[in-house]
Amino acid sequence: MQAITERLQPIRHAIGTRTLVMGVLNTTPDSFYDGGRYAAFERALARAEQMLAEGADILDIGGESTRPGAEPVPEDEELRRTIPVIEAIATRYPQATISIDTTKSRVAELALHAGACIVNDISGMTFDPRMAEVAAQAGALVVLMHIKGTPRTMQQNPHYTDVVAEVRDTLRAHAQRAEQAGIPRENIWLDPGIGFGKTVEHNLQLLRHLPTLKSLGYPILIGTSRKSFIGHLLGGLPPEERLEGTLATLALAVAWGADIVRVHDVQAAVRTVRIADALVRHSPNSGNSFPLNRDSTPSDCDSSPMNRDSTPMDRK
Ligand code: HH2
Repeated sequence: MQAITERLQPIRHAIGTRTLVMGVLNTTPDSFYDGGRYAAFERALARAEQMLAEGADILDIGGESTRPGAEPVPEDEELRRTIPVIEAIATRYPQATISIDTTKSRVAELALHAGACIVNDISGMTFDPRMAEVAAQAGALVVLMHIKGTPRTMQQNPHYTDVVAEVRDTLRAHAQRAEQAGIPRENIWLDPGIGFGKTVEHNLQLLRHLPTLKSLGYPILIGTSRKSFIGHLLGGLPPEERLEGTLATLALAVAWGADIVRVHDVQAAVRTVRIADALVRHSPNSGNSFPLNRDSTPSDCDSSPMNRDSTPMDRK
């Protein structure tokens, strides 16, 4: 197996040139959308193969649900759910970029050994004090997410004075701690944690103000896929009926600066972000980085290509 640094090269080079798609693969019995579907080893592998064929850049393997109210899973059980699947995917698909979705340093350590090269930690490496050291020593890339509280308690009346400023400051602090622990800047991605200790309005504010988070200078990952705020905005639709709402958030997240999207529906997401990329990254009038490097609110977007009238040709 190649060293982690070499395996990360294609992913790191792609950042900024197009939106990367991270496919979710939960080997749990109880995840809010795919729980129980891929808990069996062969089904997990088949799903991995399908997501790769559909164009996933990264596979994010998780063995612990972090849905609101979820109880922690014992380490042994999380290892049992994730490590054999990661080993098998890494062996069968050596080009696949594998991420481990965990807050436990031991799970991350064994996953990195088994073939993962990204640690996706919803706690921003705050739940387990050894996590930063493990990631730094392995040369892993880390996704540092914002959460208020823990999955068990986070949706009990979350409150912020200024949600965007608070999330930005916390993410900045997470990144600084990671760098102090020896994780190089280019191996750090940040994530506002949609749905993690946030009301519907908090989630909308964070998405609208992605340019403010982007101004921290790190790639931004967004995870809106089939989450409850989408169901809420559509009159109470269940997770199975939240695909179109998810795709709407992806297109706008790309326009507002997202670099990576974490999704359950890889094919639909790839098609959506390709079009969004064509519009916002390659427009002859916007340059490659127009919407990507700004620290502005959507109301500043009046002159952006998104808000201009289309020409008759465009209306075909
Ligand atoms: N969301 C979930 C899990 N991990 N990681 C990041 N970085 N960002 C996210 O938004 C995010 C995440 C929740 O989704 P899912 O894995 O489908 O559900 P569950 O936690 O129930 O397994």
